[in-house]
Amino acid sequence: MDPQEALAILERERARGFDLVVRAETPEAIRDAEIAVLGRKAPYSEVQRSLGSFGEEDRKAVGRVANEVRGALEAAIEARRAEMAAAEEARLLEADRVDVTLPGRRLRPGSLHPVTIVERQVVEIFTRMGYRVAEGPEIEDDWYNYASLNFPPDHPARSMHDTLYVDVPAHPGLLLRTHTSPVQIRTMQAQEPPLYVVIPGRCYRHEEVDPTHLAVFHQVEGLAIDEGLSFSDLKGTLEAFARAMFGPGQQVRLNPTYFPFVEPGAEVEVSCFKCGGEGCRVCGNGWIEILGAGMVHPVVLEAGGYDPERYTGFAFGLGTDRVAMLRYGIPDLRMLQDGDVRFLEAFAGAI
Ligand code: FA5
Repeated sequence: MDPQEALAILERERARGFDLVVRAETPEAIRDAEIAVLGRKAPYSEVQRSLGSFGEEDRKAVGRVANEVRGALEAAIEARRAEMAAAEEARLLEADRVDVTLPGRRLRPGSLHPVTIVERQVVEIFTRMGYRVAEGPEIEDDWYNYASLNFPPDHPARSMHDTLYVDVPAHPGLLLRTHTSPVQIRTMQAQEPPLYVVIPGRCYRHEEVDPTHLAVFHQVEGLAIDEGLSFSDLKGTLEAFARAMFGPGQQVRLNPTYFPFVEPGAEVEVSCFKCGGEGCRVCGNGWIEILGAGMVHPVVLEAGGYDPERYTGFAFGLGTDRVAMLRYGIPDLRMLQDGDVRFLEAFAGAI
């Protein structure tokens, strides 16, 4: 190739390049155009490769034109790319355009679950009396759930709770807590007396479910430990709670009962909201048991690291689902877990 030919090729390539760039409609087409006019196999590159065979004057002259052509083509390619990016941005903005004159879509307000509402109410009644809130794990071991609470190994009291075990080979004996009482021990271990705490949480038992029994249910544990606390403090506290929760109309009674971790122990029953105490399908005998309670057993105080010679205390564990049942007249506890939105919506604003 001689210098004249090289100059002619450069002019032709400049025109061809502009044409290709202008007609490119996509980023891929621009890249193809760039390769076609400036790539290794393009006529432009052949010109560059022949520069070495020209005399000095011609090499300078043709080289200058070649640089100019490359600069012009590169600028055109860049400009086309920028144009395309701006068009794409405009397209995206257009696609995102919001018509502010459209009528709004009404949001359906959610509501708290009745068990959550009642749990908060129970906790509030006790925090107003000066109690603090504590929590503990749902997966426990035998010691916290049973042994530390004075359930001897193989004692029949253990069969009062049908336990669900957790199969973790590295940690044998783990279980889903059957009550919130293990947190009594955890709280005593973590805090010095005097202690006034309520402990809300979920519990698990391998139960046959029926209108008053669930396999996954909720309790609020209460624990008060101080010098000189007696059974009448427990009774007064529970009566104050029942009045605040259910109003003065509902009757409350305490029956003696056995729990290994209290002495003496009692269960508290409230007259049935449905039959008023006559006996019906919901309650059986006219009363619904809502909680177990008693004076903390000295063995339990010791397990928690407290001196049973100096301190006494009372504890209770109330069934939050049962309290919700009574509070709202829910005929069957299973309705709390069916997830039927129409049922749950009835509690919107119930706070
Ligand atoms: C206990 O769980 C004792 N830890 C309570 C306790 C604490 C006693 C501190 C003394 C001192 P119980 O198994 O009775 O006791 O359960 C307590 C309450 O939990 C019951 O009164 C009931 O309201 C609720 N409850 C128990 N089992 C279920 C269940 N399967 N479904 C729904 N509620 C239940």
